[in-house]
Amino acid sequence: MKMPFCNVLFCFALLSLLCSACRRPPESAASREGSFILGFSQIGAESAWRNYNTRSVQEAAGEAGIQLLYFNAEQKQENQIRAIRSFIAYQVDVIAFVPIVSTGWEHVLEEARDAEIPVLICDREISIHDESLYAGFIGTDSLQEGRSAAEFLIGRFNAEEMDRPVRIVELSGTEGSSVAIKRALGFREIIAKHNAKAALPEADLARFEIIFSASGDFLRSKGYELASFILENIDEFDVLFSHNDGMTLGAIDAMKEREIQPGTDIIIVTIDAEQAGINALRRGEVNFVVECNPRQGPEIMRLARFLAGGDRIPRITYVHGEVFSEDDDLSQIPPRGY
Ligand code: GYE
Repeated sequence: MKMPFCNVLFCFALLSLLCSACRRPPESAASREGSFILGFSQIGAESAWRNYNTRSVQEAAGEAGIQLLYFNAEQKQENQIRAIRSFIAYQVDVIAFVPIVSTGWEHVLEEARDAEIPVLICDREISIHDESLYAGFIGTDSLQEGRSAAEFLIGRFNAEEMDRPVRIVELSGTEGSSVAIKRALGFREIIAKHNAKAALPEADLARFEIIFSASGDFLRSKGYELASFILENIDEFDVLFSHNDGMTLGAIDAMKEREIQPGTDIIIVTIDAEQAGINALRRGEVNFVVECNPRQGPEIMRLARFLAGGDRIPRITYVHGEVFSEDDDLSQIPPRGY
């Protein structure tokens, strides 16, 4: 349930008041073993993936004995920046945040550096000139997620079936987010390499063409709206490549309303591997699912503890995922938890 904006403002006012009124005594230095305070800014609750990611962080902090100052930014970068400033005012030991978009973080990260508070970037990456402004990144390899999606399609279609290029429609994630940018990039990289091979005279390979792409903001509702528009306005396409299961589920709803059989009439490739996505794969409504692992809490706490103790961390820590294909033994996939 969305918190009314006035309540969000009240939370900010309260948080700022608390931060200014009760600054942490500077002498309570963090220790490698003991407790410390981690300020964590989460982007919101836009998908089942995000909600599990939040639970993973909160549970891991509790299990690690780390005091978590958690703030939900309700999908607004300005709320994240305000939360980070509150963390600085409160003099937390470490700041971690999921940057909703990849740009616009320089100033607040300079303020964190001036306050000598290390910053850990989680789940989504940032694009910044001075990379020393943050200690490291932990998340999944979005570029590879896009590549895996394209590699499946290349194997799924062959020249015998197609007397024309395979026509692809893409539902992308939040505009300007590193995961949407990189998933699209990885997907296009593999498609382009394959098409170059398919263009050779002796080649007997299907070619691929992305005929439409738009952002559904990782939201099921927008996935439904976009798919409805596409199905009403684009005569014929063969593949839906969707950047997350939430948008995919919305698109499947739109297809079923028009008696279009997802997974058969339109091949569907999706990313996240939430339970509903795996269930759709088992029903044959989706053909390929790329896992994007939301269980990042324990790693975030491990890295934050190094930072709290004044230690360095790797610039990049990937949380690995796998892929699930229609041809796999789908009964072996354990419950997803999200
Ligand atoms: O794919 C989507 C969520 O940043 C990797 O954001 C995350 C993405 C994920 O809303 O479901």
